[in-house]
Amino acid sequence: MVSKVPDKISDLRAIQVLDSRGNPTVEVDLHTRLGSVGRAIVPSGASTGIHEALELRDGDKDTYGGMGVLKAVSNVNRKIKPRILGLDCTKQEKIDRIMIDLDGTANKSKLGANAILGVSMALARSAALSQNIPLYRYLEDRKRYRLPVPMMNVINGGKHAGNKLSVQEFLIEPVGAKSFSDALRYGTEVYHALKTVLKEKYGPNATNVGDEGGYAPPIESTEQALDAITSAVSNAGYGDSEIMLGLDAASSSFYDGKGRYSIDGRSLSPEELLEYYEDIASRYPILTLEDPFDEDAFSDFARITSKIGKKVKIIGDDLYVTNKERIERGTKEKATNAVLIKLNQIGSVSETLSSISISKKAGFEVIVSHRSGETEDTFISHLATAVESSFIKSGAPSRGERTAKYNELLRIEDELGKDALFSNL
Ligand code: 2PG
Ligand code: MG
Repeated sequence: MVSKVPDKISDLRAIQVLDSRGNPTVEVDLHTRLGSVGRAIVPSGASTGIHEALELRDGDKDTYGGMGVLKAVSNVNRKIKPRILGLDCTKQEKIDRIMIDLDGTANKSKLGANAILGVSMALARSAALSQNIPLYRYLEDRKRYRLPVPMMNVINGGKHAGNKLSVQEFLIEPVGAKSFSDALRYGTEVYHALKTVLKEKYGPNATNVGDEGGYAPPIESTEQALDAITSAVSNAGYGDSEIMLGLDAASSSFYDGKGRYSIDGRSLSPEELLEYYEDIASRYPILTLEDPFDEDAFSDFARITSKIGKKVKIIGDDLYVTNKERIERGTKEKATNAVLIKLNQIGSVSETLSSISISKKAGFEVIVSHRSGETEDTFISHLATAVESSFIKSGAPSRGERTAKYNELLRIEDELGKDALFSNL
């Protein structure tokens, strides 16, 4: 991170706004003496890991069904503000540490991870503005930047849709593109081709979209979804060398807690589930597989990584929750070879950067990700650029909160010109 001319925090204001599911969330504006105003809005998950930092909700059933965040907002305005007013906004780590200590709990449950993260992100933004440089450059100063491959979630299932698909996300990954903008175009063309495939096969209702902008067709099996996507890839004129596929099983959502996984109407043991994944990966061009097992099943993750990890990137999301200690355990036990990074799972910018750095040192592929409940905030586009993450996961090329991230990356690519490289996966 570059830190240049000091600039003091002169005001901090949080309000309650809405996310893409119509749930309240925290927005923070951080003002500096030199006149910068950094704004951040906090996202929110649906398939949240049990080890995530706590998102503080009001719980008062009379307003927003208990989903209000006025307590978190008030924690910013009354508790955090007096502690950080007058401090230099370029001191990200120091200010994050002040908030973490003020909270004093292991999962940020006192102030709320949504309160702390809102301030932390707004701080980085205002510091970048104050230094008059883009946020990605403020986070990491490089001569050239390698932009991420968009992982586009084109069929939504699990907790993100009202259909019967157990697997939460079916992703297309345009690894054969030469630039970010080409990758986005490839993926978007496939997204449109998929609409036609689904409509012809399952009727017009099949093209309604889920939380992340992917279609939510009334189909019931992983294979049916993968077949529709592979048809769409070829109808759009692409092949396996250009577009590979990914799954986010989010399998904690279909695990019974007693050793059985209910997937697509079948009940499988971890061994049977592993065989099932192996079979799928041998029949379809699968490049990534996220959360294949329950969020505490480190040894099952290690088993699948040792079996198919050379060919498939096994991603830990709910397994790691962007938490340094859990990632360290994963690197020791060789549980995965890739990690999903979400700012609000851990709750501050500096902790997120440190989790990314230990993951990279261990040779893990890094994937910066949105949440299923998103906002117009584009922080993750800058984060993915700054840390040169291999992929960015921001849903389908549909719904404003998803395209906001991809469009910001198009702007970054344009601004960088010849200094914009593209992932060489
Ligand atoms: C995931 C995410 C984002 P959620 O599981 O990877 O796609 O979903 O935000 O609901 O946890
Ligand atoms: Mg996930």
